[in-house]
Amino acid sequence: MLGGEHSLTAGVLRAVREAYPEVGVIQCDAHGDLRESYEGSRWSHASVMRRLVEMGCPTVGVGIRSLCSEEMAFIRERKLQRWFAHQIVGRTDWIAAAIKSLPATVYLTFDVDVFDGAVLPATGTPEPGGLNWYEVQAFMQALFAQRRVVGMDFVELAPRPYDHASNFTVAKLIYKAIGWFAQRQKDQWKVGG
Ligand SMILES: [Mn+2]
Repeated sequence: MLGGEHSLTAGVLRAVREAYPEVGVIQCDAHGDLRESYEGSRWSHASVMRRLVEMGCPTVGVGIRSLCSEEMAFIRERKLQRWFAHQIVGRTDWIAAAIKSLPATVYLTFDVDVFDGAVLPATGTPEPGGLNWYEVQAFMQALFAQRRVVGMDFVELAPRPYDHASNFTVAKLIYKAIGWFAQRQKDQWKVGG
């Protein structure tokens, strides 16, 4: 699914969970999106991961670097696996650890603000200190190789006039994700004979 607002993910997961009840969600995002509600709505982009946790989805988050105290308390209370940007930028050891904590079947929700603003400025709520292109590549490639990704969304691109680079960056990431997905199908077919 292509967004649009991150709130869309909660609706998608309702349907995905009907087909794959054991699905886990990997969230790439600058923000926790774990508020009980935001600006009067429980279905806000700032509450989407909270709704998924309440549905019973196992969730893992990476690249997070903006939270309120309510969200941090929720992370601690529920013992949620969250890999904060300051723990992962410039390192590679988190990739295997984050993937290991996911179930076999995974849905990827990719909020483009996980990228550093220097890589992708065209997003509604930018945060400094994000991941670069190659860090995201390394993580996504490992994710698609090691888990069965059954669905994905890319959200929060907010195109700006004269900024073609941001749009192209997201388009290329989606293109590569489809390629990694196809590679996994092909590898499995080989193994299965
Ligand atoms: Mn988000």
